[in-house]
Amino acid sequence: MEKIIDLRSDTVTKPSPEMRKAMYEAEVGDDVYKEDPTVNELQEYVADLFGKEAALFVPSGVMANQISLNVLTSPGDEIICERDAHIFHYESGSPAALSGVQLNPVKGENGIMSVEQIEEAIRPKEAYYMPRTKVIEIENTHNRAGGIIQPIEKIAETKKLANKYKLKMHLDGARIWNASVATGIPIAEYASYFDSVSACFSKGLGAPVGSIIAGSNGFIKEAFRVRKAWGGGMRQGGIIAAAALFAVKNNLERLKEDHEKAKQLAKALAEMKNIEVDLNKVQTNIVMFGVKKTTAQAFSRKLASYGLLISPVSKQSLRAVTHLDVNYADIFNAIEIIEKVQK
Ligand code: TLP
Repeated sequence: MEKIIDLRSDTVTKPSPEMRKAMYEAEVGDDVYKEDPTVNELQEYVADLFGKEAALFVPSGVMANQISLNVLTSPGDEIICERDAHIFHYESGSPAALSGVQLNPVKGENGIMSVEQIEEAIRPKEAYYMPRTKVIEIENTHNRAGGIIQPIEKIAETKKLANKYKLKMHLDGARIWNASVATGIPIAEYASYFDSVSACFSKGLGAPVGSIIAGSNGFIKEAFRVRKAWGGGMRQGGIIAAAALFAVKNNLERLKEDHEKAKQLAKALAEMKNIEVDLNKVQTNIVMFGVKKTTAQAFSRKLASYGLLISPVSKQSLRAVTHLDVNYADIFNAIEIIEKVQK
């Protein structure tokens, strides 16, 4: 059978033989007793890389975000986020269900909120009948905006605003790796503006499972408690932490290649008559494109019949994500299939 080219997400990657070897050889212990040496090593490695005091290994990106928001808020509080944020669309209503907080989504431009917009969304302190604004959440790179990188100057200005109003800052950095590799700005510099940072090993870095939260010692101590309360305490987690450690040590720099593949795909799409793509928005490993003659659903189904998987994200648009399990030949084949289907 011909190879299926899967561009639905960078989450679909499978562990390489070298990664599996690292998992096989991992030293393990009971992490609920904090005795798993591989989990401990991963947490220390990432805390250092992110310039934070401590870090906590968790099963998923959703849990990383939700534990962070829980620790930073109290019931009745409000979190300002962008209208297309992952925490708003794709986390099953957890802020309300798990932490008793509500989101105040602000429609930014290409996923980027202006400081003026954020300031306008902050509730007046004296308004006891309103929710209390507690956190500003920023997603970098921004998934639904198409892998857009948040400009560091904007983040710095937002941090000043947060200080002025005594608000906390949370970074959904599921793909912060991509932002850092694309801009050359160290992850620690991005992280320095935030009280809590989440990041995923199971996306472009290619680990099978796992995410991380980084922050101060006090923050991580609380996060450890909430992780246990929510059933996320893992025992011999070293088996998967070994994959995460391998991923962050070996697969970070190569994300550049995924960005190049995304650009190559986007450039070819831009030449096609019935496809719309904005090349300025292709900054990392995600390509959002529109279809003119049909619906995204129908287009996606047709592509699948040729062995190319790309997910629809709205009525007229689709998202293609490059990753380490697709090579340049796959991208070339994907372009040929799209060319044929769009006619
Ligand atoms: N994103 C997934 C889907 O949920 C859309 C994907 O395929 O891109 N933050 C951001 C910015 C994300 O993109 C994701 C996953 C998460 C958090 C959640 O990570 P997981 O799926 O590990 O819980």
